[in-house]
Amino acid sequence: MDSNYQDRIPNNVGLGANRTLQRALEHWQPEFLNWWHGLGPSDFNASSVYLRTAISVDTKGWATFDYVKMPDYRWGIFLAQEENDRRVGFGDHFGQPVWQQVPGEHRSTLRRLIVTQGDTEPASVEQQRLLGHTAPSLYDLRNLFQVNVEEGRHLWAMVYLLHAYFGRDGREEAEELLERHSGDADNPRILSTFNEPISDWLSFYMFTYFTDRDGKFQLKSLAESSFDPLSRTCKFMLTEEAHHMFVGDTGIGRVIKRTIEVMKELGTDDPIALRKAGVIDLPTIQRYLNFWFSSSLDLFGGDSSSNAASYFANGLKGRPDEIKYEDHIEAESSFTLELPNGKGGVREERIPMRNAVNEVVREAYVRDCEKGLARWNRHLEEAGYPQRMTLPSTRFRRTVGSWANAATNPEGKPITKEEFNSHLDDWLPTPDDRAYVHSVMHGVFERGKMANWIAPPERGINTQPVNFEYVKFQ
Ligand code: BYC
Repeated sequence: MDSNYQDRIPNNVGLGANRTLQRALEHWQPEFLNWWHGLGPSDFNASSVYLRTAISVDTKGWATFDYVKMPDYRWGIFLAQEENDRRVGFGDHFGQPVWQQVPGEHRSTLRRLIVTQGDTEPASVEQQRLLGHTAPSLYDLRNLFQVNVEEGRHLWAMVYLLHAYFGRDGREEAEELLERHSGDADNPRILSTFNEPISDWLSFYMFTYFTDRDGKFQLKSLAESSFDPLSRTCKFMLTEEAHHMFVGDTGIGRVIKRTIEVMKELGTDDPIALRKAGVIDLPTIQRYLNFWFSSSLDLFGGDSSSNAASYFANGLKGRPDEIKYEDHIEAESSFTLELPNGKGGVREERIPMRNAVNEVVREAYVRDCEKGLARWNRHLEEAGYPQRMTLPSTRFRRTVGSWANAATNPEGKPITKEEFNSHLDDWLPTPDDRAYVHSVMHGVFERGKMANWIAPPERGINTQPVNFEYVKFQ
């Protein structure tokens, strides 16, 4: 079915032919806009932003670029093309036709998965609400708003599924997605990372690199789902997600590049000298990285999870790129976990592979994260510096799973609680680090100009030059 960009809610799901659903969504839309005005980007809603808008799922021309005021953004509902005769790709129902409706026995589990996914989308917009004021350039300001409006569209994607397939419960859940708020003491967002403040741009780049990448892996796992509308929704969301990770990847790279420039100019890597010169020293960048990477690892859930095993057995949520695995049933196979032995060491335990799905996906995520580090480290290598950015161990500073609250160093070696506490300032951002990073955050809103602490990007957006007027203020 073709999408109709002129509809009030642009879509390729035949909304015009389903009056009940259309009315439900049209009822939810003003509530969404209320939320956007109250908790979305502050103060820039009258500005014209050079934004990408999804208009169809055609790979050759799925989006347009134009100046848009954010509240006028057309948050549409798009599902990837239906695959002919798609079959369940894993678990106990392997090879059976996929489901176009929600099976009664999986209704509450699927709803919970969709709500958990949906909850992260507005949460991230709330977390980034104030960043516009301190954007290091118009280019970055535009990228922030691009990420924000698309996370808004991803919320729409989940709300569509709730309204279309879960009746009254779904409508209630859709309302609650606008009622929980990031960091709210009484009614917080569901997952831990989405309640962490993102009040400076280094955190924003870390979040878009590490946390949006968790999004990529979770969406890929849901894209394998036997519930076909969920699978097709997530497939299309992944198209937009790539740019969000690009913003993080290039953002961290540009911060490191600028620091190296000043290290060369001053002939020193001394953090105090670099801070005096207004750039962010490498140890501080590493501490931010340690924080956001370890927080994002928790988003994959426990390393041994009966929830994950039943999602896999029932075909609700699989592994990213399931086709690459040899065994799609995994009924007999096992996985060896390394766990704390309670005596300061490590022990191994074999668990059924199905229970280890979270860990398998987390491992694939870690390998994907390493690619960015290799790129950033190339800047250091080319400049002739021996320092390297590193990923801490997956055991470090965990709050979910077997290593939760186990004291280890960043290499993953178990240590005492006292030793861990005595090194906190070396391993995680200190109040002083945060205060310094905040102190260099000032909005730079002149065309082509960059804040002192970040290098310019290599190229602009959609073949526009870097000094393009990406945001026009009113
Ligand atoms: N914080 O069996 P367990 C994105 C809960 S990011 C708090 O170990 P399970 C985005 C868990 O809910 C992607 N609670 O794990 C990025 C469970 O609760 P109940 C978001 C947590 O269930 C940037 C209990 O602990 N998508 O899209 O196998 C910007 C035991 O759980 C946490 C999804 O998450 C945590 N970190 O897996 C914008 C996909 N971790 O049942 C967007 C949907 C676990 O005991 N969600 N818990 O009450 C899921 O697939 C799964 O729910 C999880 C957990 C992967 C989150």
